[in-house]
Amino acid sequence: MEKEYNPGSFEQKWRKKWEDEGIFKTPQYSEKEKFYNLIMFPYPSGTLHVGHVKNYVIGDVIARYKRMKGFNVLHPFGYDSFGLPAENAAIKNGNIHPETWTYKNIDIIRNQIKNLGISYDWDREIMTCSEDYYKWTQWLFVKFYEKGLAYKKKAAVNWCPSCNTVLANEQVVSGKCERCGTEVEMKQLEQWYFKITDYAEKLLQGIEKLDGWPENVKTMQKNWIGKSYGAEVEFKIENSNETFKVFTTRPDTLFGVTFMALAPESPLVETLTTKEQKEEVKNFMNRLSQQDKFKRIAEGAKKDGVFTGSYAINPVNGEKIPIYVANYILFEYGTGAIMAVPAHDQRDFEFAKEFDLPIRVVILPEGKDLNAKEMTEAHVAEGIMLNSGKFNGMKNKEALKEIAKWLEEEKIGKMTTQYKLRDWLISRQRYWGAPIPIVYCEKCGAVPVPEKDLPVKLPKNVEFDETGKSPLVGNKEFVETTCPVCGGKAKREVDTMDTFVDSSWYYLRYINPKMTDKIFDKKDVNNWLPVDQYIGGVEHAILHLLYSRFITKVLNDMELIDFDEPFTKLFTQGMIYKDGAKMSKSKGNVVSPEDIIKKYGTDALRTYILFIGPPEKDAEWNDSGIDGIYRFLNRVWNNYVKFIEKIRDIELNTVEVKTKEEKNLRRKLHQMIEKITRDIEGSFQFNTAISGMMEITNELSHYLKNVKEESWNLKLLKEVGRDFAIMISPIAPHLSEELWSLMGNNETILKAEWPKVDKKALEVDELKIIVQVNGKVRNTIMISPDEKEDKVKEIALNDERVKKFIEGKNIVKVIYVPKKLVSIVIKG
Ligand code: ANZ
Ligand code: ZN
Repeated sequence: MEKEYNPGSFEQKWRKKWEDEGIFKTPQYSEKEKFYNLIMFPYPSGTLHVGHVKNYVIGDVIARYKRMKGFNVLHPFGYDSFGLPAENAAIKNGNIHPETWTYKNIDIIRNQIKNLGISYDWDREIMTCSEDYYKWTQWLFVKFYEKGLAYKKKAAVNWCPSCNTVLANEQVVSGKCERCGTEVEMKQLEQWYFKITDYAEKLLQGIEKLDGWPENVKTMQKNWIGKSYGAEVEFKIENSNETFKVFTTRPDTLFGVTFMALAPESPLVETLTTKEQKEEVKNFMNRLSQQDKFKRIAEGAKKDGVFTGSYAINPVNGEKIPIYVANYILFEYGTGAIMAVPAHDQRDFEFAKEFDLPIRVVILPEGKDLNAKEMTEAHVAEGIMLNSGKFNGMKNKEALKEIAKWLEEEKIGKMTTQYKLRDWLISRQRYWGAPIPIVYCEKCGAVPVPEKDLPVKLPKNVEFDETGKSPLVGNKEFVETTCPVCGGKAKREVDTMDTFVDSSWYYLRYINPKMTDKIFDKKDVNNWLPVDQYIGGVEHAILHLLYSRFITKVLNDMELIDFDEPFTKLFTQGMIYKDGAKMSKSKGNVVSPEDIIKKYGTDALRTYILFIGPPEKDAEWNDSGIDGIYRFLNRVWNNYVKFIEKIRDIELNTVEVKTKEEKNLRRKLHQMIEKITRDIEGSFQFNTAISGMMEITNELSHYLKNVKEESWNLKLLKEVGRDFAIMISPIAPHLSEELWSLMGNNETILKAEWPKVDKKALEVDELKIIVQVNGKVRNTIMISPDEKEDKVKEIALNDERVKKFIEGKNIVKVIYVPKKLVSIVIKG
């Protein structure tokens, strides 16, 4: 054994051995219980930095740990490899094809990952941009189309003028493109959608079952789905037979309506605008086009709007109410029109103040009065009904029910449920994605490409420009085709699918990554899924997880799978910062794994990434931190150097401990087995698990130093040597393999079993008890753990040092806190 810890001399060797022996290949079926351990796969946009790596290291610890706990662990890897950056790089560099760029990056990442010693089953590697993968993404689209879950409609979409593409609402962050930060514009386009709204309720209900998910993620999903219960109320238009509906969660405020408001995008704006108001409405629309869509609806945003010239009739009292267009009304929510109650809704209040509209109080806070003229904000809380005809005097909550009932009886309205969730816009006017498998025939209209003709291959030969049209438009060979139904002339759809479609089903493909005749095998998939542990960034808390859950539910309804939630447990890790900022090339604060590995080895890198803090929190990379970890691994090595030769041939049956040193060492080992197991399995607290390993190391160093070599209990050292190596192996797998083989084992440590706690080892012969006199610690005494209270007090009072403080004094009280402390109170 080398005297010094020199990871460079053995890490590579072990990785090669694991690979050569196919150690991490997962049998499809096994007598062992399955454990599907999944990390969110990366987008191959370049080299990985240590921040990216955290996800994979955490996943690897769990995979290695679970194998030692006797599970058949599936731990696969792949690449979310379609997407914009590849195309943008192609446009920028002119001569590099997105495919070339992508595969080059994949090679780099694969190599990086391999150097980290992550235990993936590489036979199951997938890439969403490969034909044998996107064939099935297209197949899914066709299935969705057949079920009426994929449809096309013209709609105002979010358009990023810099990326030249449509963005889903979710990809717009406070009015800006999530990727490039450019202000997003509105554009009218024919687009493909997935009907996720059909699943709003199922997606909401399903959250209740997700006990293994963080609460914050569940809340974000709930808010995104945004369920509200309220009334749809029909309003007649004055001097017209037309009516329109509004959605309100507060029918109890119907008597307080003083104006109506339409979303600017609503087709009603055109029908209701009178001749006299045309000019003003046009001016407003021009003003509006300067306003950011997301800012204008945000809380507190400046209210703007215009009168249409038309009036509605309030069904409860026949009053004439002016109809406005207002910038804070969303077209996509409810009915795109509202009844405004400035006295009780803050946004309506602000609008009324801005346009000098009446404010009518219909709910009074109990025991108080409200003067509309003096109000500075809306009264949104509960209270007693006022100015509301026969409902006066009721509590507003009751009135809400009564008015709802009355509306239904009069056929003016009905209670309904609304969701904020919108359909999923999946068309992208870009090249590097899965082509949408639809052809447009002059006779038959839109026709899905039959399964036998899939995949619709992405042609290699395309021109990239920045016109914003799909680059596929220019490729005649691709566009011009024949209709699968009638054989006549047809044109292909030129849009490609949002990459979120690719990543919403990849966890299913890992089960049968090479299957050519089916997307997956039902029996195999039902055997492996749901995923037992999913690990990834919290930035995917809404979209990716929601889409994956949606796809799973649809496949379940199609009876292609038996489960209806894809991920049983979810862990979201925090990011690693450097110099107070996210790592990025442009900031020049990137720490590359290769540099660290060269200097300290892979195990030190892995251990430090895990030691840096609680894994769910963001943490700051610190160069002296990795130094400290390297020193710890050195101490581990140096301990083994001292005894490894001696224990090689020792048989381990029962370990007997006699001396105090032996007992302490064995107790520490078993205490830490208990703690480390709990930290890894129960709470993902790898940082404290590593602290536990440091404690064992310290105790072991102490033993080796303070007990003469000829008196070493070799069975005990063998036990410690074995259990410690096993416990550190998920974290520092190379070091543990090396130690394991130096201890004389022929088989890999990966096949070893996780140690069990020996409760007997935890017992203590003696307890340390603190003795206080008037609150000050004066000494400690040793007692046997089951000593009676009286006896403990007696020992404390007779202790030589304690005596000095109490002699000649009046002892008022002696209190014993079991196993901890004796407190003596004196006077005089
Ligand atoms: C009258 C009213 C009186 C309202 C009141 C609230 C308080 P949630 O809970 O988010 O579903 N609303 C309806 N559709 C809208 C749209 N497309 N754009 C903007 N606002 C809209 O909110 C429902 C409430 O938001 C509805 O109830 C409506 O205002 C408004 F004292 O109606 B309410
Ligand atoms: Zn046809």
